[in-house]
Amino acid sequence: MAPETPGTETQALSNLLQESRRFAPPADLASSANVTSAAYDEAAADRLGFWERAADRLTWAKRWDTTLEWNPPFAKWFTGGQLNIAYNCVDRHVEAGRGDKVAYHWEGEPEGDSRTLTYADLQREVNKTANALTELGVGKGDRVAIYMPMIPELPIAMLACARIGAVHSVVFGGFSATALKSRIDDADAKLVITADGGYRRGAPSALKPTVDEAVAECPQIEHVLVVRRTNQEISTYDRDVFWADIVERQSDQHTAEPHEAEDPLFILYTSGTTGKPKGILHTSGGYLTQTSWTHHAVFDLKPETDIYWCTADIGWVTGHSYIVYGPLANGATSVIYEGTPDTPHRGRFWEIVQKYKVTILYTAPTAIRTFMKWGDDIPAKFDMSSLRILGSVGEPINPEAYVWYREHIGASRTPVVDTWWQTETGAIMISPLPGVTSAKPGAAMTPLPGIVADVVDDQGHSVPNGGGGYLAIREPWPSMLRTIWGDDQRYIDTYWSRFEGMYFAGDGAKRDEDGDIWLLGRVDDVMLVSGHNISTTEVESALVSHPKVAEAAVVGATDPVTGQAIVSFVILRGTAEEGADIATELRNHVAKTLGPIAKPRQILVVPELPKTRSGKIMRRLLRDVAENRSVGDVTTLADSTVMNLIAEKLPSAKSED
Ligand code: 6R9
Repeated sequence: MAPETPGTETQALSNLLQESRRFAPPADLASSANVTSAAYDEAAADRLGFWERAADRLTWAKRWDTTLEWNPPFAKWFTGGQLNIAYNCVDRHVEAGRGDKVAYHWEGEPEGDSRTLTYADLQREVNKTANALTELGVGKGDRVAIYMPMIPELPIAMLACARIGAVHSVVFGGFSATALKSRIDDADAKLVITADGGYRRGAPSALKPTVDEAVAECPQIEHVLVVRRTNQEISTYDRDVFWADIVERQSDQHTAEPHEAEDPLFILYTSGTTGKPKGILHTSGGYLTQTSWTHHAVFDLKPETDIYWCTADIGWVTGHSYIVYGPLANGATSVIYEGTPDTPHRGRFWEIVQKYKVTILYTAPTAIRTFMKWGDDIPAKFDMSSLRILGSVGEPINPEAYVWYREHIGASRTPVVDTWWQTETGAIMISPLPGVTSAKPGAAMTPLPGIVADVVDDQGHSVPNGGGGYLAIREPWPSMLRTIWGDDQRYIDTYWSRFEGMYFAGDGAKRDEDGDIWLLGRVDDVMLVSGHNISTTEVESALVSHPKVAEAAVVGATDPVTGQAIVSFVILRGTAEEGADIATELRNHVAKTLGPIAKPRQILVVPELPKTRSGKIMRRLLRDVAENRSVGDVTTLADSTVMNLIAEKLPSAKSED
C-alpha cells in the first residue's frame, strides 16, 4: 500500500505493512482449552473480580483484604494477604501427592550431561539452600545477587531466597565485572551466589573471576557462595563458601513462613536506552498471580501431560516468569537447557524436543531467524510431532519468521502465540490465546483478559483502526513493577509522565483494520523520513520477506534531504550470493512492499548483527556506524567482536541514488 502524502499533522507512526493471513486454533485445542473467549467478557465486566479468581489459583496463608490499592502510579495488589512463593511453587505440589512428578529435566551443554529434579527433589534442595542462606546471615528483606550459568542451582537459589523473604537480583552470566558491581552496589546486596563457570559453545566459560573482580570493590558483600560446575581452577578468598560444603550438610526440612503479598520478591536490572540501569522491583502476590495465570492461559498448560520448554536465559525476565515462577506455580514439567543452540551441532534444540517429547516451546524471534538461516533440512531430521503450541517473545516477530516457525517447527498445525510484555510488566500482557484467537502472523493481537492496553497518539488519544502510535496501558495490572529500586522519581518520570494517567511502554504500535495490535519496535528507534514516522519493524519485515535475506536491522541516519534516511544492515541466507546488485534488488523489494517512502538509502551486507544476550538488536550501535561515529557503550552486547566484523564490511558500503 502506498503511504499517504504528509498532511498538516504527522501521524505518530505510519502503518505500511499489510497482512491478511490468519490461522484459526486447531479444533481439539479449542474444545479443551484452559481458557475460552468467556474470560474476555468476565474480565471486561469485572476486572478486579477476574484477578481475584486468578489469585485464588494460588495457596494463601491468609486471604487478602483489598484487591487493589491504587494511588497512581503506585499500586498494591492483594494487600493484607500472605503467602509464601516457594511454598506455592514447590511444597504444595508435593503435599498434593505430586512429589514424584518431574519439575525440571535439566540438559547440560556437554552431551549426556543431564539431571532430573522432581518436585520432591526440588523441595529438599530449596529447603537445604534456605537453611544455608540463613546460616550465612541472610534474612528477610536482604538482597542477594545471583550470577550463575543455567544450572539447576540457579532456580534453587532463587526459590530459597523467595522462601526466606530475601530479594534476589539475578545478573546475566554474560555481563562484565563493572556491570555486576554496579548492580550489586545499587541493590546493596550482601551475598553473591555464583559458580566457577558454565558451558557455552562447547567449552567451560568462567564466571568466578568476574565476581572476584566485581566484589573486590564491594565491601558490603559478606560472602560469595560458589557452585562447582566446570571444576575450572579458580582463586579463592576468605569470603568464599562452597555450595558443596555448606548446602549439602543442611537439613532438608524448612518451614516456609508466609510473607506479605507486597513484600519484594526480586529486582531485575534493565539497561534501557540511556544511563544507569534501572532496578525493576517486583513483589509477591500480584506477580505470582499473573505469571501463573498467563502461563496457564497463553500456553494452555496441562500439567499432567505437557512438557514445557522455554529457551530463555533465567537472567532475563522471561526466564524468571516463564522458567521459574509461572511454570512451577502451575506444577508444570519443564526442560532447562544450559547451552547454545549450535553445540555440538545445529540441530541441538530439535534433538532436545525429540528426547523429552516437548509439547510447548517458547523461544525468541532472533533464534527463529537463525534457524531459518541454517536451513529447513536441520529440524526436518527430528521427530517433533509432540509439539502442540509454539510461543515467541522478545522482539516483534516478522510474518516471514512466524510462518516458518509454524511450518517447519510446528508441522503447519501448531498455533504460534506472539507474546508482548516487558521486564516492567512482569508477565505477558498482549497475546493470542491458542484455543480462542485466529492469529495473524506478526501480530500480538489483543490484550489478555484483565489487561487494558491501548494504542494512542501524541496527545494520548486512542488511534482509530488502521492507525499507528504508542503502546500505553490504561489500568494497573497485578504483576506490574512497583517502582525502580530506590528511585520513585525515575519510576514516575520514565513510565508515567509521557501520558496522563497511563503507563508508557516505550514501544510503537499500530491497530489494524480489525482492531488487532501490532508492535512496531522501540519508540527511540523510530525513523523520521520526509515527515513520516516509520517503524524499524516494518522495514525489517519487508527485507526479511525477500528470499535472499535471513536477518535485517534498520536505523535512521541523518540525511541532508530527508531529515533521516533508512540504512539497512542485512544478513543473507546461507545459499544467497552477495551479487553486485543485491542492494538495488532489496531496495526495490522494500519499495514495492511498503511504498517508496520506506526505500532504504543504503544496504550493507554484514555477517552478524549486534545483539543483547536476550537477542534484541542494539540499533543504537548501528546508528553510530551509519552516522560514522565511534561506537558507544557495548557492555551489554552478547558478543563484543560483532562490531568489528561490521566495521570491516563498511568500505564496501554502497550508497545509492
Ligand atoms: C519479555 C521481554 C521488553 C521489550 C518490549 C518490546 C520488546 C518483547 C515482544 C516485543 C514485539 C513482542 N518485545 N516482546 N516486541 N513483540 N512479542 O522481552 O522483556 O527484555 O524487558 O524487553 O522487548 O520492545 O518493550 P524485556
